Amino acid sequence: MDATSVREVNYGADEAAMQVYLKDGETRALKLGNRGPVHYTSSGKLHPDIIEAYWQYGFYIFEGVYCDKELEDIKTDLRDILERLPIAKGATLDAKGRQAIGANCEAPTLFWSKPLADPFGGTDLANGRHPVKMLEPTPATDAPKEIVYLILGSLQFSDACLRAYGHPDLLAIAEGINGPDFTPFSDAIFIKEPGRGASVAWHQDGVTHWDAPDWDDGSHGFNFMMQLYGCTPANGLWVVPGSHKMGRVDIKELVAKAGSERLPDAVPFVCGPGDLAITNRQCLHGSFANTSQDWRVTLNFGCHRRRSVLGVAGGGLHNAPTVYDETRIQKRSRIIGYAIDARRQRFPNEKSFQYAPFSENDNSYKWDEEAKASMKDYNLLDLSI
Ligand SMILES: O=C(O)CCC(=O)C(=O)O
Repeated sequence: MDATSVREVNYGADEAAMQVYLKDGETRALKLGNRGPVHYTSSGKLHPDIIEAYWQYGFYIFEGVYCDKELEDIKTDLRDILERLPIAKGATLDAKGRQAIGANCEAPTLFWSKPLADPFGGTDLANGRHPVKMLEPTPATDAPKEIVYLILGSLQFSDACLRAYGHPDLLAIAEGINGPDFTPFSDAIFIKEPGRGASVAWHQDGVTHWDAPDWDDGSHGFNFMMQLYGCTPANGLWVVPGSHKMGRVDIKELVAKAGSERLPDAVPFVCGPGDLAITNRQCLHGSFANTSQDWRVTLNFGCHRRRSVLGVAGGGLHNAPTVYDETRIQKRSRIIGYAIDARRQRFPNEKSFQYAPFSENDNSYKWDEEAKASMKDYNLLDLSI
C-alpha cells in the first residue's frame, strides 16, 4: 500500500513491555531453523529438511516465493478491493456509489472490527475458540468507527490473488506436506492497516478432529500465509512453536500464568514482501492490534489432507455443516484448476503445477469469463473442519 500517514497510537501503559516483548520474540524467531527459500530433491519433491522443520515447529517461512511483478499485480487488485468495500458496515454501496464487494454474496465475506479492537477474543464466536481478549489500544480520534480486517472467499474478488494460489511452489509445498491428493480448505485476506488493524486473539483452528482416535499433528491441515508487504513482530502473526502437537491448549491458563497476553514461548513471523509462510492450524496462534506504521496484508489459502475431510462431517464454522464426499471435494477443488490456468495465461513461460486428482480424473479447467462468474460464493463449498 502507498505510504499512509497514520496518527501515532500505542499500547499506553503496556507500551514499554510490549516493545521488549516484540524485540525478544524476534530474536527467538530468527534462531529457529524453519525459514529459507523453497528447495526440492533431485526428483523434484519438497526437500525433507523443510518437511522435518515444519513438523517440528508447526510453521515454516519460505522466503522470496513471489516476484515483484506479481506483487504489483496483487497490490493493484488490493487497492481495487479496498475501494470497493462498503462505505460502512451494512451498506451495500462503495464510496463511488457502486455495488460494494460482498453485497450480493450469500456466503460470509466481510468481517468488521472497531480499529485496534479484538472482535473475537473473550466471546463465544467461532465455537468460543478465542477465550481471552487481547489488549485493545485506543485508536486515534480521526479513525473510522469500524474497519474491514478480514475478507473470506477472497479469490472471487481478485484474479491476482487467484493466480497467487496457483503458484507452482505453493502447490508443490501443499503436495509435499499433505500428499498429492491434498484438498483446499478456505481462502481469506487478513488486512492489518497501520494504526488501525484489529487483533486476532490467541486460538487454535480446527473444530472436528481433536478427540478423534486417529488425531495427529496434521489432522486439521495448515494455512498458507502469503505476505504482500512482509510483516514485523508488531503486525505479524505470532505462533507458539510445536503447539500443534499438544492437543487442545488451555489458553486461559497460559495467559493467567504469563500475567498478560504476551505469551513467553510465542514467536512472531518476520517476513519480507513475497514470503510465503505455512502454519499448522493446530498451532496456538494470534496477532496483536497493529499500532505500527506498517501495513500487513496476508493472503491465506487453507490446505487439508484428503483423509481429514473425506467422509467427515464439517464443523460448520465457514458454511452449513454437511458430510464431505468426493463430489463436494471435487467441486471445491476446481478453484485449484482455475488458479493454475489463470496463472498459465499471465505467466506462460512458467512450468505449471500438475494436480494429481485432475490427471487421475481427466479433468481440465479453463479460466475465462464463465469460470469467473462461477466463482461467486464459491466459499459456500469450503471444507471447514
Ligand atoms: O493473520 C492473522 O493475524 C490471523 C490468522 C489466523 O488466525 C488464521 O489464519 O487462522
